[in-house]
Amino acid sequence: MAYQDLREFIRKLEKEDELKRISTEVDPVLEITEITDRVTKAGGPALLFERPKGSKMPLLINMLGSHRRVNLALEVSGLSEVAERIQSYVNFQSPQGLFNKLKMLPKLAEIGAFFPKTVKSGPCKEVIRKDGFSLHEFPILKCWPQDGGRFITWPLVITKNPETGRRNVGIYRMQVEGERETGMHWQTQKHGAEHFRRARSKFGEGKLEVAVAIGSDPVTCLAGALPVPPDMDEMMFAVFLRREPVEMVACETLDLEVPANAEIVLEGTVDLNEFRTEGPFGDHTGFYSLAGDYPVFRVQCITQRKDPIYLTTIVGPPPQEDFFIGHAIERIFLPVMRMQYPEIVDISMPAEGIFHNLMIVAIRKSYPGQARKIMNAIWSLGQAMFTKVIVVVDHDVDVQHHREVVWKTLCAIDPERDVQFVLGPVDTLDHAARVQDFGSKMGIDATRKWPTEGFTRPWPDQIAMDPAVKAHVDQLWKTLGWKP
Ligand SMILES: Cc1cc2nc3c(=O)[nH]c(=O)nc-3n(C[C@H](O)[C@H](O)[C@H](O)COP(=O)(O)O)c2cc1C
Ligand SMILES: [Mn+2]
Repeated sequence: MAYQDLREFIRKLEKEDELKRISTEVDPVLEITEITDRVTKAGGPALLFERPKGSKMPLLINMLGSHRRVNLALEVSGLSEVAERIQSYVNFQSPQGLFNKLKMLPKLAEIGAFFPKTVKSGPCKEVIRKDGFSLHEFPILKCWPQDGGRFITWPLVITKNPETGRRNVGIYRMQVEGERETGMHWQTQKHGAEHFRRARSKFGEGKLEVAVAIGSDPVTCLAGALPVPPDMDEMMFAVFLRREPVEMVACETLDLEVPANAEIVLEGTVDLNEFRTEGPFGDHTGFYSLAGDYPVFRVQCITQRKDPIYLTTIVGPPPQEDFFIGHAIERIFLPVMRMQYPEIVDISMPAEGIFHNLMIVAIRKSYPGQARKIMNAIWSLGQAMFTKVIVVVDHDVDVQHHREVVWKTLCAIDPERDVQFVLGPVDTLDHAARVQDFGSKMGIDATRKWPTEGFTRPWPDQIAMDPAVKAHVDQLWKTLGWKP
């Protein structure tokens, strides 16, 4: 059974010794960040701040800040289980023969069950307020000293494509300005920003409806970060991952639906012609992202539980909670990448590369130039387009061992020959790019070079001891009287 809501997951974390309650009053301005940063970096538990200063409600942070808690959230013992499940759908082909067709029936039923379910009401409707509310009631963090203000950091921002009517859910931070307004930091290549642009070109003026859910069952919360294609509902993926429908309920004032189990829902609009300075914000690059112009979200109604728990997270110098979220996404989407590019053996995005700065890819090379083909493929693959540096290595390099990658990559390259630069879209947060959102990317072909690629010198074997000698020395060792 999937977790029904955030609090059920909190109970599970507590049972598994993965949650610490903090009853001391702590300030959401900087202090909660400092505590969380230390705890995440030490591999510590999720934190439930019971008395955030200036607010009556508790605050949960670091919920998915370890591999183990991500596994608990997904109810697996390892991410390979999720990858295998996805793989089984990727391999799903029209089976031959009646018996095989029948065997597929349960799988088809499972596919049919991937849709979110609409319900009439839910816990997020326990308290409904169309006036007399303020965002200052919530323990919203100011994360780092130079931040432009307080930021809602884990909102599920829900919009509809004004042309297709399809839903999108994305996590885009929201800077609080006054009691009922926030910024809406959807970066230009993200689907929320696209909905905003489509609405602008269709209507010219007016407003785009936006619903924001804060705190839900952990998989639904995670789903907001999934890089699924445009017009594919993240909630369907949440259902797939939960193996149980997500219950959605209609908003009070908008033609949108939100997860019924949410702790807090903000209903409002974004004016199609209003922009305001947003930021700076201490970002997951470990640097402040610069202030920029973003749309303004106006809250018109808040629905919530009677005793809501405010879910948040921080980003900053890596590793932070988002590294564990990103790692889960990397593992979940690897089978999907391999469906299109079966030569990919494995990939790795080290924490220090903060996702879009470094991807290491191992391929089974079977024709000349294939490493460069894979680079170009990745630069055209959804949000992987942002990857600033791609290193392609042969299949026998273990990309999960970064020392091995550094060693073998540096041995394998003739830099002038093996480095390739391209121009294209880059991550909005890349402060080194020549202009925001556009810049260069680098691919390093660290595979063995072949004669058919113009390399005519012999390529040496990697050193490895003779197995018989190793076995003999293993025996000998016992007589040496010390541990190696
Ligand atoms: C904690 C957290 C905060 C994030 N903040 C932002 C943000 O402020 N702006 C943004 O564009 N993406 C942000 N992201 C990344 C997006 O959620 C992610 O790219 C997602 O795939 C976007 O959804 P979309 O593809 O439907 O646009 C954040 C992700 C996480 C996990
Ligand atoms: Mn999307």
